[in-house]
Amino acid sequence: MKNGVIIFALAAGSVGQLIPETILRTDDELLPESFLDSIFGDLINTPDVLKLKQHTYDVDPYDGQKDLYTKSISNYYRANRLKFPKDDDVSDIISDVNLFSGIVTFAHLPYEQCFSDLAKNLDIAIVGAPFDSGVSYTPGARFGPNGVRQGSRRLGGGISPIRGNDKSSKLYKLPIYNTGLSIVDCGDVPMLPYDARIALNQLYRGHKAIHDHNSTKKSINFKHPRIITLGGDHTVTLMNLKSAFETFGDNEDGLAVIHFDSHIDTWNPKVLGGGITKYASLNHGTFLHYAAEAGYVSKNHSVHVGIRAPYINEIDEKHDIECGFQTITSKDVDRLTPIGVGKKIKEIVGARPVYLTFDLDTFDASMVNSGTLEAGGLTSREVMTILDELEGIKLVGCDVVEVNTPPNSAGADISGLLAAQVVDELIGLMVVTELH
Ligand SMILES: [Mn+2]
Repeated sequence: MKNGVIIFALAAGSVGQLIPETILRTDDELLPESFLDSIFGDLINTPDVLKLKQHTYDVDPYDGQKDLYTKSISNYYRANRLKFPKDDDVSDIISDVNLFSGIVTFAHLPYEQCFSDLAKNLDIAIVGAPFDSGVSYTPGARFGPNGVRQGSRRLGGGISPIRGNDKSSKLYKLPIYNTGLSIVDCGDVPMLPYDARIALNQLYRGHKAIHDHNSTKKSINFKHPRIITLGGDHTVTLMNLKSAFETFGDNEDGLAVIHFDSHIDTWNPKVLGGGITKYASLNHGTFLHYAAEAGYVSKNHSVHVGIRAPYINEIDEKHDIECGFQTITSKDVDRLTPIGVGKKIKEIVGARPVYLTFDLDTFDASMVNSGTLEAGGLTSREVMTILDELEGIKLVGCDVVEVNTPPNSAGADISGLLAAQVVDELIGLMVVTELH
């Protein structure tokens, strides 16, 4: 080693490019130290650092001077002063870089006023349906749209290593938010909490206003935007389905409906709701009965997934089949495997336009808050695998509902996070249809 000039490799490989690999020093310049050591002083002394320091003292002409190391730190900071931007520079504060700050939209997507400005072309529109006046058990889903958005704050960028079920999948490493499609958050449709009839009509008109937009040129297969609704109790799906059917449906055959739920939700209103009034008859357990009656459900090409809640009445199963549904129970997921379930769903829906509705109670009761929790449910990983296996279906609309995230509620964050992950999967399925 030559006197006066020494080249040191820094013992801080783990911090990568933050520091140069070598420091050229002369006796009156920097002394060797790891990056961590320079910041934290003696807080972290790894064996390598201690060795390096010892080496420094051994070779340095100032060997023995007690303030040598202290002097080296102040030299380091003098040579690496923190530089602030100019006072009128806002380049780093106008971009949305903090995952935990800012006005919350789904996955940091741009907000659009979708109900009035029809000139704007949209491909995928997120919209909230804050409503829980149709629930039979636990209320709270009126806060669901907000909860899902809160739970989505770490989504929006990056490349998921587990999107798609294998490397041949078009979903694999697909940056779903950055493919050139216009994906926006339209906020919520205001829904009157005092009268479900008014509220559901508001939701229908909100959907219709969004569907009236044209899609962008980037969209190959769809002339109008496809909507993902954040619920809201499951009653809202009837309006989502109505508008999707009117926009994308085949009048002869309805939409193939994929219904993730622990309950069938095709209950005859006389069984659930009691047939007391017409107003009471439409609720979160009967909306699929009405959807089937209205012709929105493609018979023999629609399917429940995750069913495990008991039938209320002995006619329920027969009535459910009459409404057009096949059933994959939660235990069928064990028997078929999640990939097998995905393949079976694809066989059932075929090439028809598909509406997918996801009740949060598909997940096991230990994981989420929802209107009517049930034991024996699916894990989030099983759900993600099943959904990814649906790659290529002609998905024209979807929703995630029964997301109970009321204020001061234990577990609300987890419900919002899992619901947001389902929405993320559904965006993937919508985006990938434009790549086929
Ligand atoms: Mn349901």
